[in-house]
Amino acid sequence: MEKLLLRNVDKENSHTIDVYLSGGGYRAFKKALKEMTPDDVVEEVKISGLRGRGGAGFPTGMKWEFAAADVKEPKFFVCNADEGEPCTFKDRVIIEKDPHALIEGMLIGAYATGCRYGYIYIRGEYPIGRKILERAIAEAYERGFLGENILGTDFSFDLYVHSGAGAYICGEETALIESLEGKRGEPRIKPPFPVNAGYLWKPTVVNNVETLANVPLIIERGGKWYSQIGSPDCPGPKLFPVSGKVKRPGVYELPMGTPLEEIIFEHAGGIVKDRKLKAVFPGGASSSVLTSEEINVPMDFPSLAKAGTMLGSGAIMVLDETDCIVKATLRLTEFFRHESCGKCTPCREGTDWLVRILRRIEEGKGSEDDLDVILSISETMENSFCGLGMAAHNPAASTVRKFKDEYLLHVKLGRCPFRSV
Ligand code: L3W
Ligand code: SF4
Repeated sequence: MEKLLLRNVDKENSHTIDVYLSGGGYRAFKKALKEMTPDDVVEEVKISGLRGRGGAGFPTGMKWEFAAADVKEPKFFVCNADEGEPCTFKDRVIIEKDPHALIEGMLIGAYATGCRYGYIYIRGEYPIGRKILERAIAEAYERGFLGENILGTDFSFDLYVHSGAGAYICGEETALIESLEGKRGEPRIKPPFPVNAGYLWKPTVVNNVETLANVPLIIERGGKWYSQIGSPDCPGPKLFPVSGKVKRPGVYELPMGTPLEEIIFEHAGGIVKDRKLKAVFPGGASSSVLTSEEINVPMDFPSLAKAGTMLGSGAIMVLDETDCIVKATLRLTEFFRHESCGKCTPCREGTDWLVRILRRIEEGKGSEDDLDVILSISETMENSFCGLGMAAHNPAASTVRKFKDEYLLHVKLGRCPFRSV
């Protein structure tokens, strides 16, 4: 497949505006600004079928339509660059290697929705990305793509970078907005959705980095062209970060809907030392596990939901036959316990109890009853306040269901069967 999202990343100095312009950069923004009305841009994005790449897959054109229809001012356009999910490192490639694609996507989105100010909220652990973005923004101002009366029109847009401080929950859009306002990053109740009441309770579009990097392509080549790539219900190119026990870990750009098996065994080279594949978390740390018999599944939002898991960020985490499923689940759940913001009881207490129980099973001190307790806690966590708690139990609940024998072996042996001593 022709490289679309990663078309620029292998060029020398791909992060600079000169290299971006020489490859046709900012042409889509100029087209939108000079030849299209804001409504035309929204319509083109709706035709494309683009769905958010941050985890939930909400239709981008619809989100922009809601924001455009809101008359409160000023409106804000926020890029969610708080890429904190374990094993998710796809947005980083765009931020560091093609920052102008992101800025161009924001400019087109801001024009379409009538936003006057923009923020890129980048995770604190990406200091290099922050510097690259700041430099790219300065270049865009110098060339007249940002600021007042851009390219001689009445469209004005100022863009700033805001760095997070290490909290995963700030990737949840309303916690991100709280943090941007200078408050502790805790989620707000939805609705109202940010498109109507976001930053400073004004209309605010929040889009993920990868989502925005798709936008110049859609405007330049057309929504219809884009809608024919990948899965019909969920089109476009997709970045898949693949990690764990594969021969060639990395970020792969493939059409949405590429089978998981093909990504692991063809693109990522198969399992290290040609061992057997044991399990895959197909959509980041909060997705439910798939067994080796379940990997012939298209990697898109509806197909993975049908398979009882989720696409999430598209991060594929591969475990082989030498990995302990209990230990892997414990590690993932420890992450969520650490990152739970503590606002609501099911998540704050649930993640803590899951860690305690998983740890005792992993240490060989668990009982068979613990498995039912894990499932019962998981059920309660479904009632958490935000997506973090609603999904944090997925690794535990799904591995208990699908790898029950391995859990029971820990109980029976009184130790982890994968430890050499
Ligand atoms: C207007 C409506 N807007 C929904 C918007 C909503 C949001 C998007 C998705 O994320 C996953 C989970 C986490 N009118 C709307 C509407 N929206 N209905 O659509 O909304 P929702 O509520 O389905 O999901 P969510 O809670 O935003 C859940 C993952 O996303 N997640 C994402 C992190 C992303 C980053 C990143 O991009 N760097 O960190 C965090 O919770 O895992 O899978 O925009 O406003 N009727
Ligand atoms: Fe905070 Fe977890 Fe509750 Fe979300 S689910 S509000 S992260 S405690």
